[in-house]
Order: sequence, then C-alpha cells, then structure tokens
Amino acid sequence: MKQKRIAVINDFSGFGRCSMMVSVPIISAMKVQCCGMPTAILSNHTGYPDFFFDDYTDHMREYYKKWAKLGLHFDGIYTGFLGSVRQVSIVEDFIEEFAGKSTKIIVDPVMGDNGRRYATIGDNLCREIRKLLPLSSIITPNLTEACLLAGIEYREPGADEAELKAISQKLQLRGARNIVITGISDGDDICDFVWQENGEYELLRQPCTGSAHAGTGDVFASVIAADAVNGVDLTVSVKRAASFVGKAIALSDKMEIPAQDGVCFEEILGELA
Ligand code: PXL
Repeated sequence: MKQKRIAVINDFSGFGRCSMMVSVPIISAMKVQCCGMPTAILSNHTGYPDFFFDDYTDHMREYYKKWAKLGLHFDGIYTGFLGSVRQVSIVEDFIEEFAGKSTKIIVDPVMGDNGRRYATIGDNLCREIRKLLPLSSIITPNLTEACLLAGIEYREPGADEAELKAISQKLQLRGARNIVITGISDGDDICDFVWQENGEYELLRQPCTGSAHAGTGDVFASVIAADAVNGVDLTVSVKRAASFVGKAIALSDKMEIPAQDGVCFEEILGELA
C-alpha cells in the first residue's frame, strides 16, 4: 500500500480557517501526504474588512522548479485561490511538469459566493480561470462560481435540476469533466449537484445545519481531493464531504464561532481518518 501525495496550490491565509490552513490538516487526516505551494500570503482571508496580501506570483516558478529537481510526482494536484492572472499559466505549466497519466486534477475555482466576486477576483482573472477546466478531472464550484465560469447571470439560489444540468453542460463544453456544484441553498436544505463525465447526474440534499461560514468550500474540496486520489467514488465522496461540512457548521454555531472565522472542523477532524 503506497501512500498517495497531493500538491495543493492555494493561498496561505493565516487566520480565518480557509485555503491552505484547512487543506493541510484535512488531507493529512485522510492519510494523504499534503505538499503546499502558496499563491499568496494573507494575514487573514479577504472576507474581513482589512487584510495584508502578498502576491506570490513572482516566486512560484522558482519554488516548483526545486520540486522538479527533487523528481517529485503527485497523485493529485488541487488548485484553489489564485492571486493573479499570471498564476493561471503557472498552474498550467505546473500540471504539465508534474501530472502523470493517472494524476487527478481537482480545480476549486475560488472566485466568489452569494452572487458576488471576492475582492481580488477581477474580470480578467475570472476569464483566465476558465482555461483550467480542460485540464481538470473534478471541479468544485459553488453556484456563483459555476455561473461565472459558464458565463451566465447568477440567479437566486434554489436547486432547479434542469438549470443545474444546463450549467453543467455549458461547463462541459468549456472542457470540464466531473463537476460538483456545491452548497446550493434550497429552502431548508443544502444541495450538491454531481455531474459525471458519462452524463450521469444526481442532486444530493441534506438539511441545512446552521449559518453560512467562510472556508466551507475549501473544507469540502479538500475532502474531495483526498478521496479522489484514494480512488473513492465521486458521489460517495460528495456525501462524505457534505456531511462533514454540515456537522462542522452545526458545531461552529453551537460554539459561537463568528461566520468569518470559518468552521471549527478541528473538533471533528478525527472522523475523517
Ligand atoms: O475560502 C475561500 C477563500 C480563499 N482564499 C482567500 C479568500 C477566500 C474567501 O474569501 O479570501 C484569500
């Protein structure tokens, strides 16, 4: 039994339980080796009114060339928050350098939520991120991100299967293969829409367990990435990720964690092992 290895290309936001700060513990708890390449260093994520932001674009090639020198290969490459337009071509080259035939490429297109883009995501970066779709094995957009990638207007949430199918088909035309549209609010439920490359699809539903918290997309995608390299079926993995996030949200409300501070997944991390 060989241990699997994932490269995570994401920002390091020191405070706020998102991106690299959640990927490392979650992927490690799932018994996969996690190797991080930062896209930006932030004091805290951009959901807070103020943040320190150090763009890492100019260092990323130099950084990963040392990994190439070490002869590293990865079973999975998981990309998240990208801090500049140029980082997309760096990610493309990284994939070219390190992905083998069986490497799973998980693209979490971190761009926005609730119909709004994050502070650092401009028009050009939005368009550029679409270039990663043809390279991906699995993408994990929320509804806002799925609409941005598909080039359609965001509408109020609600799990309309026909519409989710149409969005997925648009994303497929842009090169995506397996698509998970995450965290779709529908009445008292939260849904995830799973579209597989063979055209099978399923709307998974669970009762909403509490209020919206930052970083839940990153928790979700980290579980999906670790399961993907461990060969877990995508629908099984989505159910596991959704259930874990749901529990973490309920606990965070109970422990009165401010929404911006993410979810206190640490309390239940052992359940992923
Ligand atoms: O959780 C998504 C995310 C990741 N990274 C940074 C962010 C956000 C959301 O606001 O600001 C830097």
